Amino acid sequence: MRLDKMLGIRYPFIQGGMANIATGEFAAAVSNAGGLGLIGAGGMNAEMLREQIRICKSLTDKPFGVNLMLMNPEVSAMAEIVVEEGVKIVTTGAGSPAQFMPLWKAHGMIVIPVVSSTILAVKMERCGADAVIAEGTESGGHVGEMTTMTLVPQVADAVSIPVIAAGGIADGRQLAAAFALGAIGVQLGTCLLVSKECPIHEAYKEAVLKAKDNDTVVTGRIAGTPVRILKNSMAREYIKQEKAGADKMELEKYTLGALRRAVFEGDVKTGSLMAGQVAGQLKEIKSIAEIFAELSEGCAKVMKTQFAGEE
Ligand code: TUI
Repeated sequence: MRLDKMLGIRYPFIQGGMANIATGEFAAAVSNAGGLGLIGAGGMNAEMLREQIRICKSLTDKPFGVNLMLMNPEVSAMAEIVVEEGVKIVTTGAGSPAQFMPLWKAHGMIVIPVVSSTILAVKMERCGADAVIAEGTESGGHVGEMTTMTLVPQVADAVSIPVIAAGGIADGRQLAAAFALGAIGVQLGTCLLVSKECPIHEAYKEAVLKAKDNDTVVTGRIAGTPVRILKNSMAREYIKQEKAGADKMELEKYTLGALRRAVFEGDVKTGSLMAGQVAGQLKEIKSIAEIFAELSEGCAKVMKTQFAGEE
């Protein structure tokens, strides 16, 4: 099975959901560059999602999809809107989409849940998922415990549907590694944050470009919503409060609202700058088309020199 063939796209690349960032316009740009663009419904309400789907349709004739963040209070309405609007591909995050599967499958949609463990991958296969995205803790945003290196092969052994790797993939070496681990494609988030087309504030992009390998941290592990962000004074304050026993409600103010401050206002001090551990290897702003071409060429080079034993 090949992801490009399965989805009707040029490259085996799926864009990450990226709440508050992945608008209809951005998803269309990703799809036009040859990947699978996704509208990230995480920070939207149901009617905003409908509007963004229509914008995306007007900007691309290529396949695109919607990422539904299952903790969104309007997710049930959104699950129906994707059907009404004729969306063909859905990815999900931050929970189990089992309750929506019968509806989506009845409409012939391709459903690809994000999972952070083999147990959830098996559950998703049983309820009709077409593939799973195995997302390692290297990712930005809401994360699980397992690394991509350990999660992807274990998920690939546990299910017979295709596996897509996510978390820690930003260049051709990591893409080659994902294939080696048993994935048929990858989900990309952080490396697309620093694309020309990404609509986040310039200060957020600068912070990602400046970050070093060790500059992300996971907040919210104790409260039960682990989220990987760039270290800043908000992250330090959050962890301090968390260790002091602050409850979930008190800590909420540091999450989605703080992400909006980072994305729209460029507040790099008290905003939540979600980013994965690859941030340290991103050095310049490129177009999505350049990012995809470099990933693809870099991977081909690794395969040729290492796997075929050539010089
Ligand atoms: O969902 C993500 N990444 C996200 S969502 C997001 S928006 C947000 N902002 C603040 C706080 C919380 C969310 C930012 N980044 N990635 C996919 C993902 N899904 N990672 C882990 C999971 C996951 C976790 C538990 C999927 C299923 C699950 O199990 C739930 C169950 O019901 O068994």
